Amino acid sequence: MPSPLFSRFIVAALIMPLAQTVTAPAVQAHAVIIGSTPAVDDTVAPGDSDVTLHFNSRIDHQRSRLTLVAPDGTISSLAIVPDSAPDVVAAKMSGLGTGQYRLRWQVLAIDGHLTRGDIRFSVKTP
Ligand SMILES: [Cu+2]
Repeated sequence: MPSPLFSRFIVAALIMPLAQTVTAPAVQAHAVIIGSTPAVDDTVAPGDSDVTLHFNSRIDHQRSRLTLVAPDGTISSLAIVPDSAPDVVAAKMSGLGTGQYRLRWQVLAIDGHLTRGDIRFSVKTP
């Protein structure tokens, strides 16, 4: 039988996502994206392109993830530049062909909370 402390932890873990949703506007420490390159629905040229995500709070680069979903559904992991600014997640995309892409980010803020999101963009020959 789990200890009372353990049970309380489980309850807290179950309630937390709901509480986060409800109180989100009041909480400043979660990492909220405040700007990105590419921006949502941007168009970039084929080839190599930089990714820069700017957050409202410091994030843990080592525990953050950035993945790229290609037009054919192939998912690749992008290496996050380790020495960028504390509130920036940066990476490089290479060999982009034309089509619709999706950048999936997941970051760990210094308050210990994970946030994630999707940035859709397309690659077109100018
Ligand atoms: Cu938080």
